[in-house]
Amino acid sequence: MAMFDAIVIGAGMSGLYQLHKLRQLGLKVRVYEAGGDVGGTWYWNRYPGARFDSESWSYGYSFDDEVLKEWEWSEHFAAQPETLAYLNYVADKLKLRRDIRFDSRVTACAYDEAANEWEVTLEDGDTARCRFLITAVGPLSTPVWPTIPGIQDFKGESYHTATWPHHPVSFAGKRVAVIGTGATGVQTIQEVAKTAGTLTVFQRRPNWCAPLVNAKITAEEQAKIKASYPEIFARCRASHGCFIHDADPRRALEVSPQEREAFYEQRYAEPGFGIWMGNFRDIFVSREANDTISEFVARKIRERVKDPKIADKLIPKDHGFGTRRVPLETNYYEVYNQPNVTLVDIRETPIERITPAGIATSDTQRDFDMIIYATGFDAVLGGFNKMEITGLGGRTLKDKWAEGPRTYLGLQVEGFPNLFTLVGPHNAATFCNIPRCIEQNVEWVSDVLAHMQKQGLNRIAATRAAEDAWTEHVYETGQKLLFTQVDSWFMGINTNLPGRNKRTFLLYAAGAPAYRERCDEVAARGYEGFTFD
Ligand code: NA7
Repeated sequence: MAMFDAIVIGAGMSGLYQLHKLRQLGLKVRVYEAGGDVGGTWYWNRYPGARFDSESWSYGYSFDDEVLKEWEWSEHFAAQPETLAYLNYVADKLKLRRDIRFDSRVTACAYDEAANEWEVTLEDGDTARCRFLITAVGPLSTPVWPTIPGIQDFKGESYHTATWPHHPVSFAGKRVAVIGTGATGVQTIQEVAKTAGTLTVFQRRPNWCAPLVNAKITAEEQAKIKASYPEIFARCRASHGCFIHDADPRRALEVSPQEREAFYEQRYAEPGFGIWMGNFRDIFVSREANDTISEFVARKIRERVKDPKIADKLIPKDHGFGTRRVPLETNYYEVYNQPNVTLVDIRETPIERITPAGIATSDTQRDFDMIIYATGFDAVLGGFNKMEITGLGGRTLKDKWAEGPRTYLGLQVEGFPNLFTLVGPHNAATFCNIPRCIEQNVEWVSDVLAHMQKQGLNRIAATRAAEDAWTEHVYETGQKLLFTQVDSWFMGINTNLPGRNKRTFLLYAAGAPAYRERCDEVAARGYEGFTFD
């Protein structure tokens, strides 16, 4: 059986960098990747309109000056093909592919206590062993199809956005249905509406969307970006979610209504997440403050959608602005002014079944040529749930996390020695301009391994006490936030998965700077909370 120092599961953004760092430590590494090539999220999510909501130039890796010098983003918010090309370019430049086995889905990982080794089993039955196991499976990598009866009966084309085919798909002249209006649905809808014969959107709950304000990067801007990478990354490091936008120090309720209105107008007109991440601090904790921005955005929706009844359906009533993921959009609301676009509110007229010809709701049957499912993921936990991960004493991770995840720093789990969970639950990376947090995760794990190498240590395990304290801290930091009072994937809710209707908490809410500080403190204290052998 093949033996490695480390096995990394996944060749997306985190797996690629982890491989690079482990090679620098001189370790023998193997990466297993379920997809046919590198890219993770950007390999799978090829749906029409898929693109960044982070500024492109804040998203790339920051660790390699040559990469920063050579690579040129064409747009402030690049589309999926460009991001995938970028990750291919990095993989080639760093010669990463030779240690990656593609089309290799890991189905099981079992810790062998006597040997202090992990045994990894692939879908094809092949096995390999390693000392350190690092999951780089991504927070949004397990697509979920809705549990609507009759899905298999549909005779037309059916696609899930997250497993979009590699061949071109035409919408021209077709009757297209989209189910789901999250960040993915919004991007899909605004793109499909450009060419579809008819487009029917099946919306369960609307989200608060805000303008992306994308543009091509001019030559002048390109030069400026390249000259200011250190400042860009420093700004990201200092902000709560590692975006270039950070909360305004003022409170919505302490400024005058005029000042507030002017500020909201300005943020609404600006590119990116400024209106979410760069808003007044109190909109995330005070309902009254949140009402001011929610009312502002509702007004914008009413201004942009001609039919007041449709506008009303597009305005969320069950949660305030920014308490779920804010989809960024380009003419999304104007799509509903097109004569060929219909919005079906499925809380009023629920979908009863998918039929061979289309979709039957409680009031009517509509026929389609294509149904697109933009119904999301088994967020954060999905990548782990898909594998049988067995730790000390034969205990599985699924069993351990049955009531919600428990981790230490979102990077290790008690009872699962030598297992590191990049971008795992309760890790700041789950709510982050993700490459920034990925780099922190990967570098922290690489430092631990370097420390162990130096000290001749072979086994690292999180203590129960450290895990309990971290888990408690994670829940505490979430407590005051309005978004923990709302059903969303942040809270582990997924109506399409059994037993997932109870809120837990999957993120880390105190922000990336606080998280980084905690991780650094733990390291500085000789990896407090871990035991070594
Ligand atoms: P999301 O944000 O989980 O959105 C999924 C959407 O699909 C959402 O509108 C759901 O409505 C809807 N949905 C899910 N199941 C059903 C069923 N059974 N019937 C009708 N509608 C359904 O996933 P996305 O892919 O958009 O985005 C995930 C993240 O990826 C995003 O935050 C970005 O960071 C990238 P609901 O709101 O649950 O009523």
